[in-house]
Amino acid sequence: MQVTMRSENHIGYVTLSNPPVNAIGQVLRMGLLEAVRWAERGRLDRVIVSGAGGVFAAGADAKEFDAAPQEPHLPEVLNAIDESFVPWIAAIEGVALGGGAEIAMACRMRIMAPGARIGLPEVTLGVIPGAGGTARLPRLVGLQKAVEMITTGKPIGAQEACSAGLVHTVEDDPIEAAFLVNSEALGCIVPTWEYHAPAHDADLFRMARENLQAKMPGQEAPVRALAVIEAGLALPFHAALAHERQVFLELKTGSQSKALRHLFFAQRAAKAPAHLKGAALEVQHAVVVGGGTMGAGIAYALVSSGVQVTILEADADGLKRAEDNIGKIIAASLSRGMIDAARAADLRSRLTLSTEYSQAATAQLAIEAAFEDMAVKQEILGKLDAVLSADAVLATNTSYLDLNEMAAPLMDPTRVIGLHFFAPAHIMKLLEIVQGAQSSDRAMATGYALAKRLGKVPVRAGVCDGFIGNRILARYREAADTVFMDGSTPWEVDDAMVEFGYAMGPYEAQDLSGLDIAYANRQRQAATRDPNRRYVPIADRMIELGKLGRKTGAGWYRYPGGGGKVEDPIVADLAIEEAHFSGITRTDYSSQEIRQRLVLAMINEAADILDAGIAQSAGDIDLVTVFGYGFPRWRGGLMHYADSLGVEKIVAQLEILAQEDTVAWKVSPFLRRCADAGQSLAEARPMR
Ligand code: T1G
Repeated sequence: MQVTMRSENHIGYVTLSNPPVNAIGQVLRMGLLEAVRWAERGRLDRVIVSGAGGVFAAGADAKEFDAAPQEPHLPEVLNAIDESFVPWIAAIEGVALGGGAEIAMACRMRIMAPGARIGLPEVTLGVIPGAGGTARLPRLVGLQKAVEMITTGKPIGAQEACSAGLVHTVEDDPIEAAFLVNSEALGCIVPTWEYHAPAHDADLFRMARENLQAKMPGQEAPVRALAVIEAGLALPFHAALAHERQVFLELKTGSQSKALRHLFFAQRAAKAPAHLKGAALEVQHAVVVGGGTMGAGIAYALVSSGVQVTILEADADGLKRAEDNIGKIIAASLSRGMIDAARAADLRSRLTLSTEYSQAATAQLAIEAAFEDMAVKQEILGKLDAVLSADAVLATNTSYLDLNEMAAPLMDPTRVIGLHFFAPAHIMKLLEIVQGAQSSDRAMATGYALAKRLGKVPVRAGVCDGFIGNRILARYREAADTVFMDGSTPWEVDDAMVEFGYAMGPYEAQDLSGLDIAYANRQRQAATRDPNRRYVPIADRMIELGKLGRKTGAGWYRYPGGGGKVEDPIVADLAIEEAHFSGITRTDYSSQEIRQRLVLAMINEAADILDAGIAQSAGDIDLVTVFGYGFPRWRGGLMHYADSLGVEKIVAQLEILAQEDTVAWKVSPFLRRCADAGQSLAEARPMR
């Protein structure tokens, strides 16, 4: 039974019970509607509705979204609650999200536990509230708050919900408190639908539209939600609900919602494979070697999750640098109000800085985060291997290097994995867990358990140069440099990718991370580079000119006075010069052509990665591209987007490009096989 009902002294207790999060599917809706009838038949004094398992309800069951909606529909069920002569009180613990919050808003009264959260995150799934949220919330909290909550999808805490007027009171035991509510007082509260809609505010809506355009370009649901809230103000309540429902149903079948739901479930599926269950080492003490930007970020993420951390550095200068980097992160977190002084002190108390490797003897995990050089990393891993206890796990934060080569000289290479964090390591959600040829289940399981503890999205990657993400990035950049040299400019390329949905294009992004990192990689790869593959020398020229990016005041763009980016004609001329020397006739690429080439280049490379077993599934590649490289979330990730284009069409387009360059645009055999078999990338499995 997903809805249980019992009554005591004329009070009805209705419990939502569909573990793990009481998702509201057809069965639960039917149970709720039956509960309304049951309460009315019993002429109960009130109904107290709560959720089992410490959760009120996480919203409509998103697994039902691909199917045609089944009766009873949630709006009707909630109208029955709202219009019933038996008042309902929502006793909220855990989360009340989406349809869960809409159930609560249809109740006469809402009581929240102190740690509970309430919100309408529908836009994060590419839809809008579909059961009265866009009409009831403005009636309860006013226009400003409702617009903010619905267009951002961000839930709020109990105190904020109470001061906003969304809930009546915050109580440790909401069910008990609901029981104690004075019947007369309860009788005086009018049903939510009878509340007056707030007055229209043209300026508020204009500013909200501008804000969405600036902050969420390309995302449909927030803009539609805003329009539905606005339209609803001028309509009678039930007409507003009908309009809301129509837009909800339209968006539910749209590509953006499909993409966002795909990511939602892919993220939840990104867990330790079943065979690793129970093998993880519990990490109480971790060592991070290298207190640079990455090392400090990793250390901060670890202490924030309760781990004791020792940062090891080579010397006093290194210790000072580590201290400064950690200090910067803590100061930034304090200034943003993410932590308070007590928490900052607690985090610092878990951190030790030292040059003594003997300190690693009590650690369950050691992460090497030093300079991207094989010899440096092998030396560090060797030192750690010598002092760590036998069952401790040894990890490297390398972004590109061969894990097997790195582990080979060690006494126990089976305990080595890659834990590839993304900068800033305490913020970016993605964690590539790199499995070496000898990595043990215990080491891999420890990596996954750590990812869960740090709130990261774990993706297993095999060993190749750049693993999943950086290998795709290298191809993306190569395609960008080729388009730049053959007829475009960095800013045209960036604009084209921002139009596609990236927050920034490849050139502005590289100016942030520094052109020298990619240069060091090209130098490292020079000896093994395919001599038949075209090499675009522009980025090397930039290094020669000292244009390393923002950190040198100029890269692909200039940053006068450390301010915003300015297009640099000198950079554009570099391509004209290089093209001239190489006898290339430059072409005027449209934004569409630029986008197509860069995205096809990534898809083709990703298909090879999947075929080689470096990535386990297309869904994993979607997680990497979205959570690590800024691929537009509402496109569902690289491979989901590729499937929306169609593999056959992609192969046909790649074959045209291959006429220009048979090496760079060699069509991935994996793509051909999928096209021949009429299979999507999501369905297809590598032939290994
Ligand atoms: N539908 C179906 N399954 C869901 C679900 C949902 N709404 N929410 C969670 N799950 C599953 C999830 O896939 C996982 O399954 C398990 O529950 C635990 O989730 C009409 C249209 C609630 C904060 O957007 O934000 O209501 O992997 O691993 O970290 O207006 O889940 O174990 O098989 O995430 O503790 C709006 C989505 C829906 C909230 C819990 N609601 N969920 O986080 O656990 S649209 C949402 C969450 C809507 C109405 C509209 C989180 C959580 P499995 P988990 P968690």
